[in-house]
Amino acid sequence: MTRQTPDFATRAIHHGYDPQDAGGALTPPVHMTSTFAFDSAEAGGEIFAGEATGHVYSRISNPTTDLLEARIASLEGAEAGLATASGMGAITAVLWTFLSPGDEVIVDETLYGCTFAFMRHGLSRFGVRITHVDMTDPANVEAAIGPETRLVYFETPANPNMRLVDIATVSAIARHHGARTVVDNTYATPVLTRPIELGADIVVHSATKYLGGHGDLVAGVAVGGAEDMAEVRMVGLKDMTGAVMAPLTAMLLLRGLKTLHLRMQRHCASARTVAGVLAAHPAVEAVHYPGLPDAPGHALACRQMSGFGGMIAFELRGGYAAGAAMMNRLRLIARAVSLGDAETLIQHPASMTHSTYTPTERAAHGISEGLIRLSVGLEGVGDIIDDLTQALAPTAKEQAA
Ligand code: 7XF
Repeated sequence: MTRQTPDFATRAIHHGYDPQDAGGALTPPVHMTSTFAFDSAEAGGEIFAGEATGHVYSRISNPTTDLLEARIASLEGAEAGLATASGMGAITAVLWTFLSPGDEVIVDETLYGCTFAFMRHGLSRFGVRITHVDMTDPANVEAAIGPETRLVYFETPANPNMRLVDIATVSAIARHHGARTVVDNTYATPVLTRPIELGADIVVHSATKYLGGHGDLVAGVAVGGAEDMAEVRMVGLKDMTGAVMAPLTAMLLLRGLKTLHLRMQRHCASARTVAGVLAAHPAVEAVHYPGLPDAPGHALACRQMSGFGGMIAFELRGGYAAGAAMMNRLRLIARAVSLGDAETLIQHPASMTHSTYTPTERAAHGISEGLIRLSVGLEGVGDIIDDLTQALAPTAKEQAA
């Protein structure tokens, strides 16, 4: 007997699939097909007219991506999901669906670089107003929201500076004013935070990161209410972006999701240890990690997250020059963008992921020029710490001299 609502881990492995539906194959088949044959001319017409359900063409739906969509929706506590070719595909499909000229989006100060660029340089060209507010204080959302506000959008924790936003409070304000709340849950994953359960309407992900977990794919997902997701599928995805996920990518993601909860436990435990070591290191000026007791978001993280995640941002006393020198001395940790992989990755947001901001914009949006971002991987934590410590040692000596 299965229980009424199986555990997260059980749903991550089983939800939405019965091997007996596929000849007993324990692993779901990959439906590598672009199109689907209709029983008759009339049957095809009925599906197009919305009078019958069925697959038509893989830019609209596909059985393998269907399963992935159902599974990620279940893990996020949402009614429905949508698979996309990339995180940017998910974000743009959602925003194109719900915005028209004259509308406003209220956005947190700090966003991943290409999300910022899409809003600042993309949407604004089409008459959509983007208003940035500091959402670490939800009162700023209440003060800014108006009759034209359609969407309230944020990341928590934010890429790259780890700011946290109170999902329940901000979602309640948006709902009161008739606006949808969209949360980018890439950093936290549904293992640590489930924004829909806290009142958000739509969650987007770069599934390239923790959901895939192995650095071997680029993908995105959105989840939310069934009506909203149907609209995003038929408008933002099918007609406006075409950013559809390939069935093979859906299969790799289904495999990644099976171990998501285990991987997140390890990412969280290792990052907490690494953050403590960095915070105590003489070469380090500041560490941004919500698990540190004196972090500004610590109390909120304790309420809203079931772990503090695998991402750390930090600054060295010697600024960017010291950071670059330290990065160049690393032997195990890879100098690379992206995050959430088994491998520990390090990068410099100002010159890499957030170079889409001008220096003036970075200063105004809370992204310091010397910030270094670390995605703590699944290697032995002692090896990660040894590599960081050997790379930091000359920096500490220079400062002591
Ligand atoms: O289109 P993608 O799958 O790369 O996802 C875009 C995206 C959306 N939201 C967040 C919070 C993200 O971090 C990303 C991608 N970020 C990578 C990074 O920060 O390293 C991209 C490498 S330039």
